[in-house]
Amino acid sequence: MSFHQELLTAVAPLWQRKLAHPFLTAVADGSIADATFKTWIAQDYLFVEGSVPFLGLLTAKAPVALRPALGGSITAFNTELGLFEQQMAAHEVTLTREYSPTCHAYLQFLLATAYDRPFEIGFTVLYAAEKAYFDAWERVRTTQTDASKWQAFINNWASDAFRGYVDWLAGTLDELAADATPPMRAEMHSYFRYTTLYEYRFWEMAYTTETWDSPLLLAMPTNAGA
Ligand code: MP5
Repeated sequence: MSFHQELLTAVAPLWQRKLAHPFLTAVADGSIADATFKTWIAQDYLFVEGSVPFLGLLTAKAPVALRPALGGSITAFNTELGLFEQQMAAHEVTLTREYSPTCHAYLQFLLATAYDRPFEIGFTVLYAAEKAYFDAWERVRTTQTDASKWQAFINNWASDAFRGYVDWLAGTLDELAADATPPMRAEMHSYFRYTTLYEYRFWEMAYTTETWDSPLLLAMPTNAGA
């Protein structure tokens, strides 16, 4: 079994739960509430924007042979922000600069990983995030009953071009793993799992309109501790 298949097998039940998330099934059957989808758009815009420095840090640590492809990913992420902006204008989505807890934590995780850990670990995280998006939107595309008002997003990731990119990431990850020590491969497993958990939480964040308010915080007088 190749290394990327080994990673996917190790988290298989979680990966399947993620693909069956009610956010995705509701997009596929057309029942997703506009406000819910718009929460995802606004947060994912911030996520993609904040992922560019992650790719920059990763590129700085990359073997020379991988620099051109990773540099291409930076360009692709910036192009994708243009798609978001065009769709946000078409559907009257207001971009707030307020990060949800999950979006904020996930971005900090990306940056800390790329900055602090070896290249192989950051690359594993990149593969996990991209594979998660390909599988999620491909599942929506293959199960959707009608064309969606959000079709531009579905087609963005459920595309042959994106599949090719994710396959390239998988093959490159396998090559990196072949040269990695057993402790490094164990750490790659661990970071793959954490990234999968963040991906799960990202759908959950959008579906439940996660906010920073906790029941405890809400119960406190607003000037408490001031
Ligand atoms: C991606 C994304 C894929 N847009 N959002 C999350 C939460 N995970 C993965 O990244 P990209 O840049 O859209 O291909």
